[in-house]
Amino acid sequence: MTSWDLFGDHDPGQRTRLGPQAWVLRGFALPWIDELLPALNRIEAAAPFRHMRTPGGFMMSAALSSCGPLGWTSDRRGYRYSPIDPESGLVWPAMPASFLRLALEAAAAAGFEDFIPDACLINRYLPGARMSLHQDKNERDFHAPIVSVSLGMSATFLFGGHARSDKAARVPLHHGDIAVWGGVDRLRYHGVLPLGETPHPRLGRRRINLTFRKAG
Ligand code: MD3
Ligand code: FE
Repeated sequence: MTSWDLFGDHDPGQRTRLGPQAWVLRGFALPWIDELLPALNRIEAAAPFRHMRTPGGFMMSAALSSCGPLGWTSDRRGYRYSPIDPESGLVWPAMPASFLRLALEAAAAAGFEDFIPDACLINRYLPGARMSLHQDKNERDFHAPIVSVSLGMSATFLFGGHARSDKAARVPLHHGDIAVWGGVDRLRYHGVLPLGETPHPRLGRRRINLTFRKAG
């Protein structure tokens, strides 16, 4: 039995420690939802979700958009952060003030002061979509934390170690939960199991994950 089994995973206000510098803040985003959702719709209209191809040529099942000074793109030159959305030829939509304030408050609540994200990647999972185990190592600054906001359908997050073969813990993430990780936990392998079918009352059959990063 693991600590999140013992303490439950659905109590807003609960903090679950996943590692020395990795936290899940249960329900932290719930008071912000009415501000986040309209802002999310505006971003989606300006920079529609698209499926990226991995360097190995596979299509990713989670679709991606971005907002803020830098967004995530992939092309024949590989993966990279770019100030321009290649689909529109324009800069990415601005990071909404509510997104930025929430990310800063969550980072501070997990012990990371002075977080200044310059990228917000937005993953959209439909039933069956998943993300295989990986490290986030394309950011220039590994000292800064990453803040991840889960919205919509619940998912099972895989929290691994520093080697791909390390056994990964399974952590449920629900609507409004925020994960923050940095420092010694920044380069841990992680992923998301295939999304289920149970629709969310507010967002329907999708899960949205916002990840705030200092990329540049
Ligand atoms: C990593 N997104 O976009 S972030 C990604 O839910 C990505 O869409 C996932 O991985 C998603 O690159 C998961 C959640 C997360 C939480 C805690 C972590 C990732 C973590 C702790 C250590 C390392
Ligand atoms: Fe990741």
